[in-house]
Amino acid sequence: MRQPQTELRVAVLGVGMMGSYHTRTLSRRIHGARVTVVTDADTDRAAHVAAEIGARTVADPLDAINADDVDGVLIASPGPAHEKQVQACLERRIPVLCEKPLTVDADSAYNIVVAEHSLGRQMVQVGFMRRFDGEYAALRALIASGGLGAPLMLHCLHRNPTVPDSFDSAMMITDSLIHEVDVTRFLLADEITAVSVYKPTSAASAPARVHDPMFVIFETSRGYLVDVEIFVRTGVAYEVRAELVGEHGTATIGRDQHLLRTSVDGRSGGTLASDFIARFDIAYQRELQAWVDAAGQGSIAGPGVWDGYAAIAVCSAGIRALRTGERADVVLKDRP
Ligand code: ISE
Repeated sequence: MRQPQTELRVAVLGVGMMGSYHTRTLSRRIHGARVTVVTDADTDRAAHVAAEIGARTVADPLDAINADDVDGVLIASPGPAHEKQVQACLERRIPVLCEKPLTVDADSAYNIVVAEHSLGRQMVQVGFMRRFDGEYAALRALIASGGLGAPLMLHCLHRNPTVPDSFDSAMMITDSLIHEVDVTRFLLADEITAVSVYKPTSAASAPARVHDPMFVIFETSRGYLVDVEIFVRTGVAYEVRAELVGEHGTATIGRDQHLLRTSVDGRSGGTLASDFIARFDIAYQRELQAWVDAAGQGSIAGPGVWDGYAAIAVCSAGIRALRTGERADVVLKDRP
C-alpha cells in the first residue's frame, strides 16, 4: 500500500474523449497525482496526449498496469476491455478508477465483485460521477433526511444533443441509461428488480432500427416506480433532470438549466450545457480528487464494484426488455 501523502502515479488506459479529459484534469486540477503512462489503441492519439502532460506511452495496457512507475490505474478504454484490465489491477493490488460500465455483462462484473472481495478491501471505484454532483448529492441528502416524506416515484430525463450513428438502442441502455440506473439506486437506496422499455415513434434523426427516444420504467424492491425518458439525438443540448415525488413534497434538479428555453429551434435564454463534460465538469473533478485521496489510504471513495455489477445487471435486463417487448426481471446474485 502507498504511504499517505506520496504522489499517486497513474496510468490512463484509453485516451479518447473521457480518458484525455481525465488525463488533463488529473495533471492540472488534482492534488497528489501525476499521470506517468498513457495507452491507446490509436498510438498517435496516445503520443499526442502523453506529450502534452509529459508522460510516456506504453503499447500494451497490461504492461502499463504492471509498470514500475505506476501505482494507480484509470480505465477509460472501451467497455469490452474493462474486465481483463480490472482483473489485472486486482492481481497487482493497485487502486483503480474504472469508467462505466464496469464490464459489459453481469457475470463478468460479478467475477470482479468476488475477486475484489477475496482481497479483503475495496480497490475499484466505478465512474458514476453524478454521485459527486452537488445537485444529486443534495437531493439524496434531502431524501435520506426524510424532508420529502417517504419516496413514492422518481422521474428522470436524459437527453444528449447528438451521438455517433453507431450508438444503437442497446448502447443507449449500457452507455446512457446506466447513469439513471445508478442515480435510482443512489437516490432511493434500493435495488431495481424489473425493467420495462417502451418504444415511441423514433425521431427522424435516429438511424434505421434505432429506437430513439425510449421510455423506460424501473421497479424497485420497495415498490418505488421510476420513469426515464432517454433521447440521445435531440439536436439541442445536454439535459439531465430528476424529480423525486415523496409523500410530503417534491424536489427537482437540473431545472435551472432551462430558463427561457425555446425548444423549437434550440435557442435558449438560459444556460444549457453542450455536453456531459460541461455539465458534470466539477463532479468529475471531485470524483478524481476523492479517488486519489482514498487511494492514498488504500481505499475507495465512491461507488464500488457492487454498484458496477448491479448497474450492468439492470442494463442487461433492459436489453432483454428492449428485444422482447416484455417486462424483464433483474436477478442479483448474493453480495459476498
Ligand atoms: C456518455 O457515455 C456518458 O457517460 C454521459 O454521462 C451520458 O450522459 C451520455 O449519454 C453517454 O453517451
